[in-house]
Amino acid sequence: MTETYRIQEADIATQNAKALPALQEDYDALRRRLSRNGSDIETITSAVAAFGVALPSWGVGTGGTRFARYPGVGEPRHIFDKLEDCAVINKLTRATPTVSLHFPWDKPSDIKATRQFAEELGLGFDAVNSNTFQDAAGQKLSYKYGSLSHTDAATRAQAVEHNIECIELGKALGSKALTVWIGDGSNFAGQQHFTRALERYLESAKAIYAALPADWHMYIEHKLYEPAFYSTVIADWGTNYLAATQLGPKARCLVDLGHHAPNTNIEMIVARLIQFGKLGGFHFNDSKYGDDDLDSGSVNPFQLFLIFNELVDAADRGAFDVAPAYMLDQSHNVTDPIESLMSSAIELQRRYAQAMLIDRARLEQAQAENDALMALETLKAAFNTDVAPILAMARHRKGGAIDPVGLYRWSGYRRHKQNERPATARQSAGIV
Ligand SMILES: [Mn+2]
Repeated sequence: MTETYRIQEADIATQNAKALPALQEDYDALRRRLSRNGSDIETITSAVAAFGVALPSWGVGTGGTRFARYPGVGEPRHIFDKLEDCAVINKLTRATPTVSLHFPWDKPSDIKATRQFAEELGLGFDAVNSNTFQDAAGQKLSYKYGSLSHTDAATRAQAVEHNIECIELGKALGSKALTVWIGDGSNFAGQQHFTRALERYLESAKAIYAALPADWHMYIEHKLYEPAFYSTVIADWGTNYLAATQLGPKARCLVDLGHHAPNTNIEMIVARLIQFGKLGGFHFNDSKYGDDDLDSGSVNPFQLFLIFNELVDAADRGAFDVAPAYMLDQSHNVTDPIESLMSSAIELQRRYAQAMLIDRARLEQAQAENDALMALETLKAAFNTDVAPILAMARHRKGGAIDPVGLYRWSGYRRHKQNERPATARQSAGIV
């Protein structure tokens, strides 16, 4: 492989040295402030440092819409470039130690070399994603009218086979989960028999489930609409829960924040899935209107905080038999994807840290006394606390950058990649 530009540890150390005195001052001030309320800053900093969210391989290329895609410069051309970009995000934030791959988009020609390259970069692999919402090159049967729930048995079998192949690829990479999202549904009333379509889905999903290794999970991802615009087979968390329950304990529900109707109370869905042991994990993003795949916390940071409130509360109660998987699923159309993914990972840490600051005894008392105003005040007190020094200190202590976006821009990484990665006609950056 030819020489490629890398941000060096020494670069991080040099830049951090300049920023550390001010950070230390802010951190000490926050320590004193939190201790007055009985919170130990070190406990929170350690928990933030241990937090990790998986990067979507399809998120490091510039995204787009069904109208157009405006490519950025120095975009990743293949799996190795994608991993190289993911490694930068993790090197600077120390918050993204794993990558979630999407097949066949990321299907490596040499799987051993891919795993080895990731290990050299300090990256592991989270859930692998199957793709039966579009036709792959050379595919025999089309998914135009569905995949796992298709009326034709041979098409269903082909979709099952692809998912099993994804499990095999995931095993070779050291992954422990398969995420299944299908685009199956209908565009016209009467087009699809609701019950039969779900029966066919369940039959196919059972065949995939049977191929899961003992220590694997299958995450089922629901979505309200799109690409199907009248009905979707796995449209909501209720259908998802029913399917996961039918399949067995290894099947869990995956909550993609953008896959709900506007104004849906997602934090309550999270609570319900936790209560019944079926929360598999998250695809974090934000949305204004639909499945916008905007940067996490960029539209509704309070919602993200409320979700982390449920997660921290459940962890405190020992409600998880398996920790939920945290993954980002975003499309970056007008920003440098590396910058968006870094700031999104940090945004998750921010809401996580704030959720740990909630005075739970006071909240419970307010709930018991039906003191609605004080209950909200208790949440807001945590939400309004600026925890930026905690996040920066956690990064610094792990060898990451105090100011990741600042350091990234200073490094000129993208300009280097512009030279190293000549533009190709069509890149596999995801529009999903
Ligand atoms: Mn998703």
